[in-house]
Amino acid sequence: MPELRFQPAAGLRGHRPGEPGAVLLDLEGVAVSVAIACDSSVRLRAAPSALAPDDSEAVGLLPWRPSPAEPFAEDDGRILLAFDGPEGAATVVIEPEPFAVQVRDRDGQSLARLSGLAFEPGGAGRIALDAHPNEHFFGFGEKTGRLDKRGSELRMRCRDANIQLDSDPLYVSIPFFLGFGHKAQVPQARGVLLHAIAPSRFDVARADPERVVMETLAGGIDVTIFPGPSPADVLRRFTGWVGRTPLPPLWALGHHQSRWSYRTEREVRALAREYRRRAIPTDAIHLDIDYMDGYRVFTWDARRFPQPKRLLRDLASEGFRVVTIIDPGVKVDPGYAVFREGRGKDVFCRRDDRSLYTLRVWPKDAALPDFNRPEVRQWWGEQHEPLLAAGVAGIWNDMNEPAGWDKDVRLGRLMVPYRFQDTTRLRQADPVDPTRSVPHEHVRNIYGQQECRATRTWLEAAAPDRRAFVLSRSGYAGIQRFAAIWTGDNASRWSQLRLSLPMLMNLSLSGVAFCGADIGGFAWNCTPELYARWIQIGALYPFARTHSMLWVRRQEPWRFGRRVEAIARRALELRMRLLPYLYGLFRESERIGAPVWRPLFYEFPEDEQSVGVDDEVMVGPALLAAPILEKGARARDVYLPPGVWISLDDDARYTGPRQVRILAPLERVPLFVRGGAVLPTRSPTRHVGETPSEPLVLEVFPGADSETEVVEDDGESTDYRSGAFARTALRVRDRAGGRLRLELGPREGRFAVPNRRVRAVFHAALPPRQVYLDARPLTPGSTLPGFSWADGRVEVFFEDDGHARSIELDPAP
Ligand code: MIG
Repeated sequence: MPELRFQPAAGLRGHRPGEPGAVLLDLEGVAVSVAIACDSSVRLRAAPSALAPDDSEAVGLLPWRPSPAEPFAEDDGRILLAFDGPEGAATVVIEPEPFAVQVRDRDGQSLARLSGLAFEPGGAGRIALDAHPNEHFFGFGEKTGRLDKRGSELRMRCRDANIQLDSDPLYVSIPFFLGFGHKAQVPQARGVLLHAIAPSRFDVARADPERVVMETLAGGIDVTIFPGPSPADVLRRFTGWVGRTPLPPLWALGHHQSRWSYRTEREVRALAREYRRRAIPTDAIHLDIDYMDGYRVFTWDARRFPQPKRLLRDLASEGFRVVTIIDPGVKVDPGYAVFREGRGKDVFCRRDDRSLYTLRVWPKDAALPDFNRPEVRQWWGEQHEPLLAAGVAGIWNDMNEPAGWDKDVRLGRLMVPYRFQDTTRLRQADPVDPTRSVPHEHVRNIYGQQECRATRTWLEAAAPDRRAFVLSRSGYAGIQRFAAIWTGDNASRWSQLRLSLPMLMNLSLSGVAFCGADIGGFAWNCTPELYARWIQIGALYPFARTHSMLWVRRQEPWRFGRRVEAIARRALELRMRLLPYLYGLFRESERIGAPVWRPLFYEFPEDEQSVGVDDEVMVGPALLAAPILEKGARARDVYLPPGVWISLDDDARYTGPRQVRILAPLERVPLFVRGGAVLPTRSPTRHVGETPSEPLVLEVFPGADSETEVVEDDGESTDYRSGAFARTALRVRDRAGGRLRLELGPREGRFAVPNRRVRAVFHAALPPRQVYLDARPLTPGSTLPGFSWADGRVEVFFEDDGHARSIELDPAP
């Protein structure tokens, strides 16, 4: 953004009630509305002269839920707005001169103070938020750098910029952050969304350590404060408005294999065969741009993919789903039906002189659909019909920032971009009133999101009984409603492996639960050791896909030798085993907006030492991963937060908080389970469609009490939304009368689970004096029911018929 000259808004002149839950303020030439939502989030909108209509639903957010708060004035000239409801309470105090807005919680504690509202004649706006000296800042979508963004300047303007360690901005723009810190030892979290679909900029307590300054290029100021007190509370409220990650189909939680490109049907078949022959779990194959006929979207190259339907059917019978890439740029080619029809229906963006806007991309000149118009979204969706009919299981939306360039030079087969696209004259429909046009730059940050919205909405309408899978490179706040995100073009470098941790944790804290980085790195050649270390943690990314670029060394696990192949198999088998646990995390994400990948402080907000840790991650509440991120390293220091921790592969027990040195030969990735946790697991299979020999194994790690649940359904259809979903509550009572007890609640919900043999594994256990099932002593042996003890583990086998069960170990470990 250019340097701007802001005029501070003048003092308060008058006020009146606005929409429900809102007060309208007059600041002499600046209109302001302040509103409290029924979840106690507080939103301030401001613009010179008059407020534009709220665009949030038009750009794909959920409806704002107003509270019934009514404004009233106090004697000293301040205006108050207060609401206290079951989902939260907030009081807003509006100070007249200088104008400032203070948000307080139920106890009168200050949650936020907004001040410094200013506008610039060109339409840019600015506002500042107080920053507590101990406050750290997370989120901001897809960002490089450290986990804590205090002291940085960050920009939001979606663009195609491969990931350098300091590139900013990148493909995704989520102008949301989570402030978190301890005030007198008490943890306090709050969230802030600067809802701006135009480019924006954040000074994160950099120029002034006590202020976060937010600027947006156009569209006025629209900022919302989401109260805590915990990070989880903030995420629940934020995603309650911008939307949550719909439960993915189970196969999408398996491993995906991609490459630019698997160029022919033969190559794809050979790839699938190798995966199965080598028994390396994988569920999806991605087809990059070369499956198309001359990069024409929604077509197949007739020579290289002569019979896509048959290919996809054969792959499906081997348990592979196929995801095809789709770029938004439609080749300018009158002989190409999609372009012809699109032009006939006037779906493409134009310049300010009404001429067709084109940019250079893979198909040479391409036109961009204007996804801000509902009928264009519908039209775009319909173009997917042939792909769906061929059996394509998911859509990968690339280049949707939108990316392209002005000119290119040819190097053999490849076009090398040469000058970046000039968008100054590009126009798009106003999402609120699509009959009007606005500069593309004013709505740029939702281009990719609107495309994904079109794609997903249509896929869901066309196959309403099936869960959709859409993967996107670009996105805005709420992208998770429509698509998973991968972090674009990284590189096969140790530094980028390391970077993926804070990057994915911050993306997760920005609402995007289903996210991942290209495993092994996209650009450059990956080495065997780097691939081994990358797949070890990549197998635990919420979205786990190996992908690599044209020209570089092949990046299938077996390309790195037998040892690394075995490491990859083991890592992906672990993901398979953890699927029931992961699935439960995704369900939680859909329900309450909790991320799957969480920084340590999210789970341990009381623990000040957890705040800065960005080379470890919590996968859900129970699993801590401390991957090896350095070349040659065969050990690392691991910080363990307060509580009991049990090492996943040798059951060694630690008590945090402490720092431990963990040995990690190439085969080993340090993983720890929180004491008290039950991990629901299953035996690994080569893909999710294969029936596991053991569909449910409950891995119990003693050390505390806990409550969790196992969720089960068909993993594929949308029937779970109408109740075809089974839930079993699990409780651990660590020291119930000297015993360790695991309780299974009665299975609830309408999904039929056949009776089965379940195994409960108690880790780090003592040789038991007695084991009880439903208070009756069990005899040792693997008959049903029975138990065994070996190597510090007690295994209990029992019949699970959906009734409540309790298992007790005496003595407790
Ligand atoms: O200009 O489709 O980030 O994953 O393989 C490059 C080819 C276009 C960029 C994506 C990458 C993909 C590649 N694409």
